[in-house]
Amino acid sequence: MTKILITGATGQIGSELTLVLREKYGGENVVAAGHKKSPNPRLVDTGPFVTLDVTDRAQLERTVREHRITEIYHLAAILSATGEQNPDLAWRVNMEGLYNVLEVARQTGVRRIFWPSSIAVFGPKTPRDNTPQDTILSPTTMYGITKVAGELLCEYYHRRYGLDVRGLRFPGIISSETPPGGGTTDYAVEIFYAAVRGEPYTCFVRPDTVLPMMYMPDCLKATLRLMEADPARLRYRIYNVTGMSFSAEELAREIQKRVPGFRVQYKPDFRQHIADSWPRTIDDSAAREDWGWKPDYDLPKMVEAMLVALQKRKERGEL
Ligand code: AKB
Repeated sequence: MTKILITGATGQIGSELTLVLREKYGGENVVAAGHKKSPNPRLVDTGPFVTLDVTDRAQLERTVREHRITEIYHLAAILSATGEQNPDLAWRVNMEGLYNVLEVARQTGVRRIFWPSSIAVFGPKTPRDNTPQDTILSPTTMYGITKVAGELLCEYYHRRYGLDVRGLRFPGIISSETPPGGGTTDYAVEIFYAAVRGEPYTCFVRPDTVLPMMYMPDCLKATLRLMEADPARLRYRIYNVTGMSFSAEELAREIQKRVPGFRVQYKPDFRQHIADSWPRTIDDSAAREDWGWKPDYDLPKMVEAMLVALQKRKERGEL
């Protein structure tokens, strides 16, 4: 019997992954946990919701034991930009949170863990084009440091305790339901909200900034595929994955083809420095070879789908 706990369930990925896992395993078997007291009603209506602070190990252990959890999708995290503004918070939530999850899993017999890593594990010394799976991990942000340490910790728990921990180095995730909070790649989501609201957008990175990105349906597909993969085929615990790469200006142009008159100006801020330390494109051939990874969305297809989805939300009065 699979009983899942999702931490960070109210966040950008968690809010959608919870619903997909509830479809697959049944609503009552997927416990959504978030630190907010009043989450999106769909999270509460489709299955159990608990408030949880992942830095509180006793509370986490109680939740896992009470619900007889067998798998944890640990998504609660502080992202890169917020992490630079509050490095102490990023360390506590990202490091202590992961350590608590791994320890509680080991002690209570949880069988499997999913944990998102990030392209933030790479840094200025890493090759920026077609960034390999095995390469220099020398990030310059606190977020990136917690992701590198987190990867090592996951590998340690797998090697030492046999815990089946799996993860993905996510690029920027683009989605239409819950906005991301505090990331460097957030401009690639914010720009769509401005376009659909009929407002101009001020982008916080230079027009020539190229970063790897992925549309949410591909993010959910990659997560499920990796978790379903035959363990004997996994050469790595944490895999590079990507969907597409584009510059901020290319994204704006693609939106302007469908929203004529949409205006974008560029005012780079401290997040430019973070973006400049990350890869432009990612080599995800290990994921393709080991568990059949292949994205469905490229830039034009993603832009079309995002505009349609946000337009519908606007018509429902949600934007
Ligand atoms: C961020 O920008 O911090 C995240 C990430 C790439 O991990 N979206």
